[in-house]
Amino acid sequence: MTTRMMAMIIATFVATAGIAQDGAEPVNLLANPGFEQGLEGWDVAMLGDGMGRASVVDDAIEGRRAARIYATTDRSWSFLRQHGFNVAPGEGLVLTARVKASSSGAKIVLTGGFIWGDDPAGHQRVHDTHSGSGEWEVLRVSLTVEQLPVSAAIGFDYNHAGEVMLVDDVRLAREGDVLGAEALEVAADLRLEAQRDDLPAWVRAALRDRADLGITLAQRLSALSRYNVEYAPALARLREYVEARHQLVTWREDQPAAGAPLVLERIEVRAADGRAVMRLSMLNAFGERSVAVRVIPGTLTDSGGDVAVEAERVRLLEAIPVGNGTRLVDPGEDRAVIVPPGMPRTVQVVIPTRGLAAGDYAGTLLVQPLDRENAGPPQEIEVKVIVEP
Ligand SMILES: [Ca+2]
Repeated sequence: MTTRMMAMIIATFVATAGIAQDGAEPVNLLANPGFEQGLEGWDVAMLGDGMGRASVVDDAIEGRRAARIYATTDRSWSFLRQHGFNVAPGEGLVLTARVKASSSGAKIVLTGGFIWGDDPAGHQRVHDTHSGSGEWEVLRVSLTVEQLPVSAAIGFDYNHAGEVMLVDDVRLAREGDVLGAEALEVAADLRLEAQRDDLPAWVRAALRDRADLGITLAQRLSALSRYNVEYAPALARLREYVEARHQLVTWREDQPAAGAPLVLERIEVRAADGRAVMRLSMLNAFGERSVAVRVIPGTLTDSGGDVAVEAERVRLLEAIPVGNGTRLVDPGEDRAVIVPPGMPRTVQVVIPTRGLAAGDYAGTLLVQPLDRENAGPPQEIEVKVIVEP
């Protein structure tokens, strides 16, 4: 399928889901969010000694204009804000802004129960600050509204004399909308990945299933929020879905994987010759760089919960591709395996079972990517070892 066809299909889903009117963007509750109409719609609050300054400049990251806020003295409390949104207690909101600054005083603030800069009668307040890198950065905060009014603000509070920030592309949106749009983006990426010839067929099928799940979740959430039905569980699932965007694909090498989920949940293995051997395979299908993955075995316990095999006695061996075959290599004490993008890696986990009474034993295997951005959150795999008489 071409990228263009893909875009059309996704656009159709978005239109059906009613997630947004324009492309895949969530509905923005702010007026004039990119300052293209100057400071119109914004409340310019130069408090404290009143020496702060706000203006509109041509140095934009989107469109033609951006806002510039200048904290003249340590006693100038200077920000732009909006409030009076059509939201209700119980709703989740996400505020993002693109901000450029050379110091870490620049902040975005989202409050519930009061308007930032006035007397704080309410108690809800979240903020995010710029790193001071001098570059454009995206600042982001989220809040579940408990009290009205809600206020969104960007600027400096006291003690930032001489600091300047540029702001553009500010967005306040319902969390369901934001996560729905992100899920559709993830789904589009997955569908493209699913066409790669170098991936095993079952992985491609699993990627398509996962893409469908994202679209279904986004549609369901949109429908639920439209009819004002309780949608917290759908939101929680969408959070997980988006979080797992770059999730490492894991499977058991010696078992057929057709129809399997992308992430292995449990391994059951029979002990033989005094040991239980599992072959765990991993694929970094979505990440852009090689990632280090630490494979951490837990303690093996018997049915009574007593320790049967200490974690330190479990051995790991990495199967390194050599020529047409593989060679088993001990990854050493840090138990880290490097997984390049698009190339499967297999780890052999060996649990000593000699001397154990017949029965079932339980353990865990933690697969912990050291780069979450490129391999997703940690995965805990349940392990069951069967020792026969
Ligand atoms: Ca702009």
